[in-house]
Amino acid sequence: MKTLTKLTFILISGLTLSTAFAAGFNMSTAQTMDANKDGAITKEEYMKQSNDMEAWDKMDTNKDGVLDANEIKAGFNNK
Ligand SMILES: [Ca+2]
Ligand SMILES: [Ca+2]
Repeated sequence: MKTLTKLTFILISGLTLSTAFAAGFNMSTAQTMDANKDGAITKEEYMKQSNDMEAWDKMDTNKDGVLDANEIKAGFNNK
């Protein structure tokens, strides 16, 4: 069950990411990336879903290696 959920999760995120990244991020992208659901996206979590480090650099505005709630709001809100 856990493995299946994880697999579905990866498949769905792969599908959404290919379009989401071209058109910009949205909150469901953010939720997908936040694998441990602590409300922040670490670089590790991000890199499991994307290798677009240009986008990462734009979103991690204070350069601490984590997207906090505010950075997520700012970076993922454009549809
Ligand atoms: Ca997280
Ligand atoms: Ca940050």
